Amino acid sequence: MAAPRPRLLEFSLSHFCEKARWALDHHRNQYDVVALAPGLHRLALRRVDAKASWVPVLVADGVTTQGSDAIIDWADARDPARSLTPSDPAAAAEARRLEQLFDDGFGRDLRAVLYAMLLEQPDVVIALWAAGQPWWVGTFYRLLWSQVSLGLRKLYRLRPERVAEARARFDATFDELDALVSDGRRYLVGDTLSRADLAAAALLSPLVVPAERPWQPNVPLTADVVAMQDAYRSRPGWAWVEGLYRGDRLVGG
Ligand SMILES: N[C@@H](CCC(=O)N[C@@H](CS)C(=O)NCC(=O)O)C(=O)O
Repeated sequence: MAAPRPRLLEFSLSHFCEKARWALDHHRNQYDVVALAPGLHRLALRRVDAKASWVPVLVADGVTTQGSDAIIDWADARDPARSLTPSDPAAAAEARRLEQLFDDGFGRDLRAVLYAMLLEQPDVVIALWAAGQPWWVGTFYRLLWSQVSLGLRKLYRLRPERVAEARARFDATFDELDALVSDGRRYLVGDTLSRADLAAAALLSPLVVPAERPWQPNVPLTADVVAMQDAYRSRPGWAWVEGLYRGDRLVGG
């Protein structure tokens, strides 16, 4: 009997999950996506023995791998010829350093900035979270919205002063990306696609919303998110993300 396909437990809208999907697609993995509803996902994670509460989680050959960085390691180990981690040790260290920088400044900090805006508009968040889920999920969020939004504010540390700090770190990270790509390079480290590229582009994708990103929002972006887009649209890093998605976002196995 054929071994079951790997399963990726994820949130469709999550940029960390997009980073993991991109890695799996780059390596031409065949896998099934299990789209979970934020908050309600913890039960499913417990069932696969995940240690932390977050997605993405990959379950393959009976082994659970949690986190986009660990999933890249998993995919690279199975298909070294298309590794997203450079073989040269110094380049590998630089790719991992940049990945960490973008995980923080674009992954964590951009998420804080966007949720601080979106939580003012529960209908938008509920529409995004409930898309593709059973019919009762939207009703569940609507009924429990005050607890749900409080939980999210705690989880992602959305107090105004924290969000202001996150915005400042996001800006500094964007400056670093601009500085790297201003010489017109296609890839951040060396001559091939690496985990640094995936981290920067996937984690900025909630702001840039590249047409080639497989998941697209099912509701229009809110006015404050569009205003934020307008503030960064002319930056070199923005064009670089769009170019990387156009040229390197393989989809499907
Ligand atoms: N370091 C992790 C971060 C993953 C992460 O923060 N995931 C968020 C969604 S974007 C999540 O699952 N949040 C829900 C929770 O933590 O319970 C990675 O690289 O995958």
